[in-house]
Formats: sequence, C-alpha cells, structure tokens
Amino acid sequence: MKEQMEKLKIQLDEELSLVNNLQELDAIRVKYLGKKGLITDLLKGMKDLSNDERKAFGALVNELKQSTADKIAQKTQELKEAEIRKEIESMPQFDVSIPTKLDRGSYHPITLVQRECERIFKSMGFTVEDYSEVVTDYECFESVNIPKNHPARDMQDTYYLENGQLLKSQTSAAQNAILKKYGDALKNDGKPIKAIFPGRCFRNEATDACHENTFFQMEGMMVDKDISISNLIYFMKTMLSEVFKKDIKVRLRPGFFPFVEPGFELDISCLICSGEGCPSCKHSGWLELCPCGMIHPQVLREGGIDPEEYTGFAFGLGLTRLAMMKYGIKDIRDLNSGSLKALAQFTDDE
Ligand code: FA5
Repeated sequence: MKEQMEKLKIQLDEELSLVNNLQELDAIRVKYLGKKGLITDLLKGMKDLSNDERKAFGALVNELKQSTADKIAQKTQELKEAEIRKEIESMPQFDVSIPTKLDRGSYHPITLVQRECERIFKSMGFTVEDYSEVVTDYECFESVNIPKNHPARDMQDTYYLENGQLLKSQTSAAQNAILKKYGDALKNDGKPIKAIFPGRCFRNEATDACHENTFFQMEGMMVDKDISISNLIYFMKTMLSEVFKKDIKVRLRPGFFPFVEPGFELDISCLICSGEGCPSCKHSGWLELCPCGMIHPQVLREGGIDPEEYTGFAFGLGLTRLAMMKYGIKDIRDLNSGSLKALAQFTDDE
C-alpha cells in the first residue's frame, strides 16, 4: 500500500507539471481529493489491516491528503499569477515619463474680461458682489425708480416667470440691495460704498451682430459725500485704459435712465472697424458700452441713504460688448455659440 501511495505522489507531480489552467487543475483536485477520488480509494484497503496497522496507515493517508492539497494550492497560486502577468502584458504599454499633450480647455472670453475688470476695480477699493439671476419686480424696476407701467420698461422686454418674479434684464437690479448692504457702514463709519456687480442679463431681443437675448453686464456704484461726475469719468477712463492697454476714443452723450440724473451714454470708437462703420457697431463707428450717471435721489432714498447728505454714481458696463472689442469678436452670437473652435483661442494672462 505504501508503494501505491508513492506511485500516487509521483503521478500527481507529473500531472501538476503539465497542467495549464485553473479548470484542468480543478479536475486534478477532484481526481485526487474528491469523495470518490484516488486518495479516498486507498482507505478501502484498510479493512484487511490490524488495528495498529490501520492507525499508522490512516496517519499516512492524512499526510498524503495534506501534501496533495498543499501542492494543488501552490499550483493554483502559480496559475493565477501567470494569468495576471499575461493580462498585464496584453495591455497597451506606455511610458509614464513621456510629457503629455492634454487639451486643457480654456476660459470663456467673457470670463476673462470679467476677471480683468474685477481685478481693476478691486485695486481701486471696490468690492465684488454676487447676486441672483431671478429677481423681483421691485429689485429690477421699482426700487430703481421704474414704477409699474413706466414707459422705460418698454426698453427692456423682460422674461417674467409664472410666480411673478423675472429673469433680471439689467444688473441695476442689485443697486437697492447694495445700498442697503453697505448703507450703515457709510452712515456710521464714513466708509464709502464702492461695489461692482457682474452678472448675466436676459431680454427678449431680436438678435444681431451686437445684440443677444442673454448677455453680461457689470454694474458699478460709488456713494459718498461730494461724489461728482468727475469721479465717474475718472473711474471709467481708468478702467478702459487698463482693459485695452491703450488709449481708446470715447464719447459721452446724454442718455435717459430713470435711476440716474443726469444720465449719459458712454460709447467707444468701434475697434473692429476702427470707427469706419461695420455690422458690429450698426455702421455708426461707435459702440454703446457703458451707460452711466449720477444716482437719482429717489434711488438713494429707496436704499435708505439721504440724498441731501450723500451723492453717488452708477454705471452699467456691457461686459459682453467689452469682450467683443477686446478680442476683436465681430459677432456677439459667437460668444453664446458653444463653438470651441471660436472660443478656445483666447488665453488667460494670469
Ligand atoms: C441698462 O441696462 C442700465 N441698467 C445701465 C445703467 C446702469 C445706466 C447704471 C445708468 C446707470 P442698457 O439697456 O443701455 O442700460 O444696457 C447697458 C449696456 O448693456 C449696453 O450699453 C450694452 O453694452 C449692453 N447691452 C444691452 N442690451 C444688450 C444686448 N441685447 N446684447 C448685448 N449687450 C447688451
């Protein structure tokens, strides 16, 4: 019987050396260790043995069982490792040290111009405000001196929501909140209100090369004692020369907005056609960029500020048009087009 056991060991080693995969290995396990396997078979001969011989033989069979199980476990491990190696080798090989050329995306030109303006105004002591895109009629119109049924509402064909709120048609919608937010610091600590508010505006406009239904403005306000039109002109000029890094021809003409008195239109000479006239400037050579004026006493009063004591200016810069002029974009509609070919060519100087 011992001979038979030795034979089984040799036979197992041979079979294990030939096995190539886990299925074949499992068949060997069943053949040797299964309920009807070769090692179990050995036990059948025990009935002819004496008690002592049976004990000794039983111990030998257990030893054989254990060594067979160990060999199969080791082979299982070897086969699994071989499978993993094979899978790794079949994967595409690459050199992790080679520098990659990734498409990193780029900032939208409006974002670039907005950040540039924020940087300029922050350096002049202005805070940057964030505000909602959905506002109330009071915020957008009534608080800035445009009561219900006022004809000035016709200039901004507004998207109203079913709940009575609206998509803001102008960043002036934040004026009242800004006055209320900083009014106490002005009155109690003499800290001037200096804030800008860039934001998206919506109007039901027929679109053309210089009009979109969704565009960006940047509101600016300064309120203190003795603020005059000279302060307004100084900040406008500083901002434009910083943004364009060169002298820009501007003109100031009277403009009507119910929330400023006096009110102005600040136009810049069209940089697309150098003032010759083109579709981007409606062939006038000038582009309406930044209406502005001295804040109307009623608007100050509505914001809790005494107009007898304080004065201020406000402006509503057309950020989208500024981006067009800065980057020479001829058609405003390219900016909302989502066309990466058109938009990805602008770089962040930061
Ligand atoms: C206003 O919206 C006023 N709230 C601006 C203002 C603020 C005046 C504070 C006085 C004091 P207006 O409707 O003109 O004004 O728009 C301001 C600027 O936004 C325009 O000069 C233009 O640059 C830009 N703009 C207006 N409508 C569009 C449009 N449909 N597409 C692109 N830009 C536009």
